[in-house]
Amino acid sequence: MNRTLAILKPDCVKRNLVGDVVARIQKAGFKILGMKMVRLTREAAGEFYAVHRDRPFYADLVIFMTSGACVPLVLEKENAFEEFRKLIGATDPKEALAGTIRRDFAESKQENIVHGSDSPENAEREIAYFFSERELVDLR
Ligand code: IDP
Ligand code: MG
Repeated sequence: MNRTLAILKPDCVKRNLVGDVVARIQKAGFKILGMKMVRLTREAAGEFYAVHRDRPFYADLVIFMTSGACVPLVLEKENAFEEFRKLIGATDPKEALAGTIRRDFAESKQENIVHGSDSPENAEREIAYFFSERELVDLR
């Protein structure tokens, strides 16, 4: 078993899709170890996506991620990060496979509903960004 971080982005929250997306995540067999609602500051969003600092979409991404509430989730499953990336689909919903969360709900490459960590190392770093270990449920 391992863990990954998901974030339901401000478009997901504003469009009242939190329940639908959480249901898809649970039906896909992920266990939820942590869940909260936060409004990111510019500093926090900028730091979270610091790897993209030099990309042309970075400034708009920070504006988008701070435009409303986000719902970070800690998820557990075998091969958690790969399985979650499969469930959400490609960054651009037009390129995401049928049946993926981004294909079914997202409206653009920027407003693509959900974040998923891209490696076990980044998953642990990103989990620690939003949650302390004592906030996480121990299901064992
Ligand atoms: P990922 O979320 O699929 O891992 P990344 O390349 O890590 O995609 O990009 C982080 C986020 O930045 C994306 O989820 C999306 O919201 C935004 N983004 C990425 N590429 C573009 C783009 O070309 N135009 C607008 N927004 C983008
Ligand atoms: Mg990424």
